[in-house]
Amino acid sequence: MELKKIELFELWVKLKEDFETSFGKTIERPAILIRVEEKNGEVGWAESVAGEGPWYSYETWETAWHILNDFIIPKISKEEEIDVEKFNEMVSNIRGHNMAKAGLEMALWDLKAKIEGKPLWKVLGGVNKNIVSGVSIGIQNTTDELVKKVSMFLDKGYRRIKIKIKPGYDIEPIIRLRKEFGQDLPLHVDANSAYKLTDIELFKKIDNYNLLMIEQPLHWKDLIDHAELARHLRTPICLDESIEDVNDARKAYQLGSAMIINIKPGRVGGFSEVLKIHDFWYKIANRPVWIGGMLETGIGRGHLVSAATLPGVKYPNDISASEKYFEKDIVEPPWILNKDGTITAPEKPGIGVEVMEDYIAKNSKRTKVYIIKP
Ligand code: OSB
Ligand code: MG
Repeated sequence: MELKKIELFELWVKLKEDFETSFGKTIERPAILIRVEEKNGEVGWAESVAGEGPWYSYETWETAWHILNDFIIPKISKEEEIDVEKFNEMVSNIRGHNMAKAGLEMALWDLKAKIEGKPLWKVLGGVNKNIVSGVSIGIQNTTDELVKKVSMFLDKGYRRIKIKIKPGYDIEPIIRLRKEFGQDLPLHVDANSAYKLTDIELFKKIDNYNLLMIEQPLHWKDLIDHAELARHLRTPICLDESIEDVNDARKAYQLGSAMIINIKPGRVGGFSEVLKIHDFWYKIANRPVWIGGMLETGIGRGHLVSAATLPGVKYPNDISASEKYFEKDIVEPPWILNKDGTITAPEKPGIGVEVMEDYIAKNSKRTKVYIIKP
């Protein structure tokens, strides 16, 4: 495809309620939105998931803007023709900054699908049109509040509950949820790297509560300690932060660090790497994946939904309906949950929803237009 224009928007979105993890609370989050337009006027959109601080990863919205503005866009602008499958190679001289790269890469995938007149999920090789949704529930002030939230989400139809844990808020909420909802509640915990291998006795206790998985318990760079922990537990370990590319997945497999990977397109630099990780972990290692979230707006959510249709996605995803996160989303229609706890991947081209362009243009804190070819 031949690009005519790239635009960046910095939009801050308020969450319905704050989302607390072991690394802090998020109330309002920045979304760097990327709009690409090709020579015939077709448009693609995506979102960079870099956060308000360097907690989940070292990237922030400011570093994503900087890397896009000063390195990625100048590089891409020099290309006559862009083949989205070669995008990663084109920016491979930029070390890291996967969230910045993923923003533009995914906008190009949306554009490619629109040019082909196909839904993005089909272009990616997706097979399951109805994707299964879970919720990720932040750390609550009391376990009573947690129980209320879980009941509310189960009533809506969500098929799995994930709770965030941190030292001092871990075994107690697990015991409480098992007591209230029984052994059959599909439950898992996410520590966002808050523990050390020396906490192994705690994990041996957690091991008795029939969790689907324990997500990213230890340091985000440490595959060896995760492998050691895995040897002492029956509960599968799922890696999130530790897997930034397919090579990390290979290492995790060889070391035995995890049974499951939570794939987030933003964390791994976009869809080309999503597909590589998916194909390695599912087709070669024969292990399951699922799609994680970063509290995306309806734009990023569309990309997540597309990824979740891939055949190796065997657990419910952290892809909830728009109304879980926002009073009002920035796409039409918003993402809704079906009664059976699924979200339906649209048949329209690209991510399959309309982007509220006027709202974004009016409400962005900062915008920038890059004319590639006048
Ligand atoms: O670790 O999965 C995580 C949100 C922000 C940063 C990290 C994580 C999360 C979530 C939210 O768990 C998932 C969602 O978007 O619903
Ligand atoms: Mg996680």
